[in-house]
Amino acid sequence: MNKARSTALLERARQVIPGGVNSPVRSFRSVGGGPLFIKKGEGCRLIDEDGNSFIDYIGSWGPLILGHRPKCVIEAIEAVLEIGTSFGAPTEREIVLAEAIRDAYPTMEMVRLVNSGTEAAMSALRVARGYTGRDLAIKFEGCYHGHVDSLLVKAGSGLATLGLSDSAGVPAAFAATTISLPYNDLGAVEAAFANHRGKIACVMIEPVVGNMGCVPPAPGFLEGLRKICTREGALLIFDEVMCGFRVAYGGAQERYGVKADMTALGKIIGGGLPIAAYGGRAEVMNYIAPVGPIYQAGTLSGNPLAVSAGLAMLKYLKEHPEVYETLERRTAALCSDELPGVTVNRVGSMFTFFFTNEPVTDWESAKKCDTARFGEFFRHMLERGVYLAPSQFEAGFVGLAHEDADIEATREAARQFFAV
Ligand code: KE4
Repeated sequence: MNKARSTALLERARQVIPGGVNSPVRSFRSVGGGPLFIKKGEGCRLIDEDGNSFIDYIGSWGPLILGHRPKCVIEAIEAVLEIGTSFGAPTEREIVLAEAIRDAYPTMEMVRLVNSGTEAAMSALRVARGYTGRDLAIKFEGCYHGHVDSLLVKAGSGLATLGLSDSAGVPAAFAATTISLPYNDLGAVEAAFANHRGKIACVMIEPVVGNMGCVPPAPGFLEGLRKICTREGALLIFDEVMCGFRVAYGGAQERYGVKADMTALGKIIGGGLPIAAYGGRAEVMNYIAPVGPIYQAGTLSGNPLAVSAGLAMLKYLKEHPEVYETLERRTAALCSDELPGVTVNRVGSMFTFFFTNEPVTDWESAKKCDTARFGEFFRHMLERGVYLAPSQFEAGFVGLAHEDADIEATREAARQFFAV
């Protein structure tokens, strides 16, 4: 595969951008070779600067459930250009988007729009602390909630990919406010509350994990967290930035029937533009300025471009519920082959091929994967025109633009890797 232009662009990028990328997981560091510089996306495909075409299973790390440049989103963005890009003042369409989110997530009685998943998770954490008057937070090893100082503790995604258990630059005092526990381990959660009774503000969780690779909640796990948080007066925060509107129109809360006190959303609600949201019970959300004492703000929060793209995306998904059945069927087909030395986890249209023979149910089991072998697999697939997440500890995503033929071509490429 010719990568001359990407290679040259990487060298130039490294002179002015750390590692040549604006987000570490894009670096290909853990899979070998350098990142591809993308010229355009179309449908389920990415075309790089050297003209190579790939079936894209990243979809901008989750947002592009309809594929690249879906007509409804592009038309919505074009229409906004007639009226402006940002006002720094309220607009009607922000109300419409907040109402659409509340429609999908009834537990989100009130919603605040922000600009990234990090902001959404960070703000929800602050609200939980302000509302409960408690400082400690429980998270789970391998889960990632954006680069929030106090949540960069045994986090997933880029930290797991790069083998960093925590980030430099986070004061020990901040990290000490976070209790990081094994995913799917209710006993550990009970013990943490017993040891810190009355001091834990919230339990923050990816109800379907994407950031250590795709890991589903064990039966009863989410229900157990709900019971414990209710008993202990702590807020249950579902970080659905990745799985929201992905595993069901109402996300994990719809799929598993467990109600969160607060929810963080991102990715799909922006249709590929920078927008995110957090929300929860009105009683909790009314602690936020300007109504209450908890401060959170944002220059571009609710800007018309991103809001319109998001509205178009949610409108399409609401009006076409069959999308979820299609995605379920196609992803099940993609994940249906028995591949030697591989454990496949899938929830809806999120999936990960873990290079291990063991079940992957938490970070301890995920980190046993043969990451070198995953790197070989990644490079093999790339050579055959299939662009997977460049990390063993990330999820892949099937979108509506992936046709059956794309799925079959991907399965054939994967079978060839194991045939040799
Ligand atoms: P952003 O700040 O990147 O918009 O969202 C942070 C975030 C929060 N919560 C969850 C569950 C997330 O998955 C994310 C972001 N996910 C990563 C992919 N693993 C974004 C990709 C990247 O870091 O470049």
